[in-house]
Amino acid sequence: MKKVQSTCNFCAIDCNLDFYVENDRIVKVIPTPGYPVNDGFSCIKGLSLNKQQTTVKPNALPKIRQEDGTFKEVSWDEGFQYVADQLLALQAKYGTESVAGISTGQLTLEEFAIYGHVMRNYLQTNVDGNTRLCMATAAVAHKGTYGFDAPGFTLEDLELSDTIILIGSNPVVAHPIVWGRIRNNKVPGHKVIVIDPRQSETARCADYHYPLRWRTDLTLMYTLAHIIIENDWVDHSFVDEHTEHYEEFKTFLEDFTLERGVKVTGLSADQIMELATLIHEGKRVSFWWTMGVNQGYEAVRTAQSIMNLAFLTGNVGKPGTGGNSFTGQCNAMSSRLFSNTTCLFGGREFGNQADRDYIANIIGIDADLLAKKPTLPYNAIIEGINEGRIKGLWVLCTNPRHSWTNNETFASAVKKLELFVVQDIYDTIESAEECTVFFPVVPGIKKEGTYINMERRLSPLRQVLPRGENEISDYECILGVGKALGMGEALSRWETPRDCFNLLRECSRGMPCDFTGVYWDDLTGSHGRQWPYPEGREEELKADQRRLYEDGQFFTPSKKAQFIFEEPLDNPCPVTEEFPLVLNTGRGTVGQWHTQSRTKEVKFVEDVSLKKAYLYMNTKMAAEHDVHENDFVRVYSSNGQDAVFMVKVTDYVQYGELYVPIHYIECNKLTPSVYDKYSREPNYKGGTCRFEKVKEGELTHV
Ligand SMILES: Nc1nc2c(c(=O)[nH]1)N[C@H]1C(S)=C(S)[C@@H](COP(=O)(O)OP(=O)(O)OC[C@H]3O[C@@H](n4cnc5c(=O)[nH]c(N)nc54)[C@H](O)[C@@H]3O)O[C@H]1N2
Ligand SMILES: Nc1nc2c(c(=O)[nH]1)N[C@H]1C(S)=C(S)[C@@H](COP(=O)(O)OP(=O)(O)OC[C@H]3O[C@@H](n4cnc5c(=O)[nH]c(N)nc54)[C@H](O)[C@@H]3O)O[C@H]1N2
Ligand code: SF4
Ligand SMILES: [Mo]
Repeated sequence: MKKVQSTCNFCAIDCNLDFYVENDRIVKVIPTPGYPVNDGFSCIKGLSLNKQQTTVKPNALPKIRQEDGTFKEVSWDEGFQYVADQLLALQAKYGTESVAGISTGQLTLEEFAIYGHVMRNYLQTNVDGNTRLCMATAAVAHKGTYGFDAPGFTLEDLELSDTIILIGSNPVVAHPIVWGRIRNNKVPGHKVIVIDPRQSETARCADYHYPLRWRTDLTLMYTLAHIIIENDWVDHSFVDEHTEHYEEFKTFLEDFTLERGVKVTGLSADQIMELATLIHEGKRVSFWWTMGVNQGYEAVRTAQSIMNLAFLTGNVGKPGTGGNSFTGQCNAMSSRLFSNTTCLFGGREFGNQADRDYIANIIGIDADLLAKKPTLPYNAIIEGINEGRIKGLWVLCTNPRHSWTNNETFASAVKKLELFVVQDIYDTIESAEECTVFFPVVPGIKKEGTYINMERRLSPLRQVLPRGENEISDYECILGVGKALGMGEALSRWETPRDCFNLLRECSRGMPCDFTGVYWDDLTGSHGRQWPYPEGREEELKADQRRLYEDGQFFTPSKKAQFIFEEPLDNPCPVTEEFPLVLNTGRGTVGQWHTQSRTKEVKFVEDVSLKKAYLYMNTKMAAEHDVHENDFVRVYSSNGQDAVFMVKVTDYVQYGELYVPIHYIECNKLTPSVYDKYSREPNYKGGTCRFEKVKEGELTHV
């Protein structure tokens, strides 16, 4: 029996698993003992990765839509040439930026890079990732506050903190290993605190739960900062030595009185004072936020307001501390720094000539051929298609027909495309319904590359199963199109993922994410490696768990962290008489993954999951509307759309809220086209709606 250690490619924990293979079948999956992230544990998604053995169908080939609407299978070379010719023809006819790409946080590091090279450098056009729907807020917040998108924590901090504050984060469902590590916390008297309007699964297990009103986190954080300053609970030596703009922040906070905090958040004065006191009394306080923060209309400032609290109280760079963000997808961190979308490879600047020359020299092209500016954001790409400026789209490893906000705008967009390529491991996804070309690629279990997890750890994806005839990976597919485009020499250093990894190592040199000391072969079977890990400092940096900012030095020009703050905005989606309810959305259960194409890999979850969209409604509200468990309601959203859901009645959601799991396409039919102004991340958790009970006779219309 052969054992291959590889990385789980669902969530951003990046657990390692040992796959035992016999006769080209996986016979057992065991979470890798001793791996610093998951040490012998994992969730059911990781344990079910053996189900990736069958995806589209054995030996699938590309499909091209014919004039009569049917598909024709072609060879890979024909498929590459067709897409390359169409991309060039569209550019010639409608202009350079008339083609675009939508990528993901779930490919490998090397696949992001080569896609960014082909689309952004060679074709000089736009590619954005579904990381825009997820981590853009955290990335922008980090860049402003720290000077670089460099989350500082290591997962061990969860075990070393005495006060763990989870904000808009539900790790019991979304990051089970995070929750496992919190449960492993041995600090006597440690406290787990949840800030979430909903009594989430995590809130139910916590010591304290603060059910604030939706989208009032920014005012809550400023009120807490006000109380901390008023009581002189500030760590002055940290603030004086390592931060900038404290005095302005202090003046700004004068208006954020406890009274205002109570009025806005709906929490009581006692609750807010209790929370402030817990933060003050903690010796190692850590703040952790996820999508309840990132997916809002003032999300970047909210994320920064959390980091501000960590700075004020000196909870940065020490074990068990930090203002930290949990990342969502397995490789969002690679997408953020190495996809050539919002920055040049390695977090470098498009506008900096020295950076351009450096990167061009490594990848062997003229600096003029590198992308010249950050990509258009996701929403601008979809708007560009709807408005007829963009005619060709290549979507890989994401399912926007389902996951994009106000998703009917995606449905209308793709009807206008002349070329719509979908590259996925399943041809049954909603996004593939209208595509003109489908590229079937192999899943993670049959390819190799590198992932970077939420604590900056590079981790190896190693091929577990052999490939069948015709089976190719995303990397090879993108390389094939690149060659068919005529890139020639511009691809000569990119032949394999390993070649690409070596290029990216060099691209990272001297940057905060420097991983020049990490080698492909050394990663195999290893404990992974957190960046930075520059060549020459291996001995000094050999520890398995490392955090940033221990020396109080940040990546800003002054080396100081920035207090960044702004007056809260008026809610662009306020509840009204017509739409009196908040539409909250998020993860459903541990085994369900996003748009559910991969939930079927988790067989026992697929078997028991509801096949129809459902929502959670507060018991009192349900009673007032004569709605009972398993009744159906039609929900009307302020975006003009409506959809039918089965009702689950519960006290875990607030009166005035409907909670809709994201795993059904109906969910994003109802979410608004509203974005944070800095990160352009959708306000997914802040829609508004009303509902009416669907009478039995009307159910045929569901
Ligand atoms: N099983 C499973 N696990 C996953 C995923 C999956 O699809 N399935 N997806 C992965 C990905 S890509 C991501 S990004 C993560 C997401 O992980 P999480 O962000 O933890 O999950 P969500 O359910 O999106 O949202 C978290 C919470 O935000 C709360 N919330 C809503 N509005 C507000 C608000 O105004 N303020 C506050 N404080 N909270 C609010 C919601 O009630 C919800 O409980 O999960 C990852 N893990
Ligand atoms: N209302 C609401 N909407 C949300 C959210 C929310 O909280 N609320 N969360 C948002 C967030 S955080 C995220 S991350 C997005 C996720 O949204 P999506 O990225 O659209 O969701 P997935 O189902 O993960 O889509 C990944 C696709 O890649 C395919 N795939 C898997 N492995 C491979 C591979 O190796 N190669 C290729 N080419 N394809 C592969 C899968 O079959 C699947 O179709 O949803 C966002 N949408
Ligand atoms: S989904 Fe996340 S927690 Fe579950 S096994 Fe995979 S990496 Fe680990
Ligand atoms: Mo995400």
